[in-house]
Amino acid sequence: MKRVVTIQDISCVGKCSLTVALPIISSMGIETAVLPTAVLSTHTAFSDFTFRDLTTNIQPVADHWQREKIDFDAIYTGYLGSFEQLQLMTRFLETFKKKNTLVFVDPVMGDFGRLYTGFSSEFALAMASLCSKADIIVPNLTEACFMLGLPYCDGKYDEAYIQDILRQLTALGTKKAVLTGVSLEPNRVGVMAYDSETNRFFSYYHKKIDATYHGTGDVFASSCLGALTNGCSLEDALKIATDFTVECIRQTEEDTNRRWYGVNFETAIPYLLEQLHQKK
Ligand code: PXL
Repeated sequence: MKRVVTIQDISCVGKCSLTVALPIISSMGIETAVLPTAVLSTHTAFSDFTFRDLTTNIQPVADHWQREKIDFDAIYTGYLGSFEQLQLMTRFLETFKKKNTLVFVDPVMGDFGRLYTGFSSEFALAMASLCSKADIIVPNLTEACFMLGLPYCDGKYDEAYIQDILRQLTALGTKKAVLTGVSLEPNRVGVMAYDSETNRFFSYYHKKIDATYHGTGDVFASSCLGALTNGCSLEDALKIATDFTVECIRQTEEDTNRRWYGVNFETAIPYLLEQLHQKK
């Protein structure tokens, strides 16, 4: 069985980060180790959330794993809360990245042109440095613009502009870059990816849904990483992850008892596994 480690916070209520990554990647038949970077009572879109920083716990956990000779097929980092945590991730990669380890970085920092509470432009530049060590990064347009020091271009762009951003992202050092939330036509949204090793672009769009939910980036990243670890090509992994994210939103919209803070990914897992088994 493949084993991945995912390194991000636990928002105890909120359906994001580890409470999304752990069940989704596990359901895809992959052992999922976790390294929690912080414990929050809820994600940061709630007010008055509690925040217990776990930075000092990261290196002792990594040291123990090293003594135990534990290795990983993939390392997936998500929401990271401080410059120090970014430095610890670099050290973690130096220790645990082996020849065939996939390093997957989701530079979770913001959306819709704004950074989440607690992040700054300087942090985005430091996150860009972590991205330079990845095999694949999956920022949304907001995160990409902040990491590249570009103004956020709210919907006013064309395909050439997105291609240019993707080239700039891979110029940081990552082999492949995926941009989420790309919309080139009014009613369509999706992902565009660039593989710098083959010099190929790839995109996949779907009908825009008039709703936004927290945690959809984590749903996308987790299912994408799960598909890649199962041996899918990047193209297939992006299709699986995009279709799954859309299905999660669709099921949430249908639920009259839905929560405002996250999507119903739980009931969409059978759909995800069907798609995965078709592609495998
Ligand atoms: O879904 C991304 C995310 C992860 N972790 C925390 C967050 C958010 C988004 O708001 O607040 C703590």
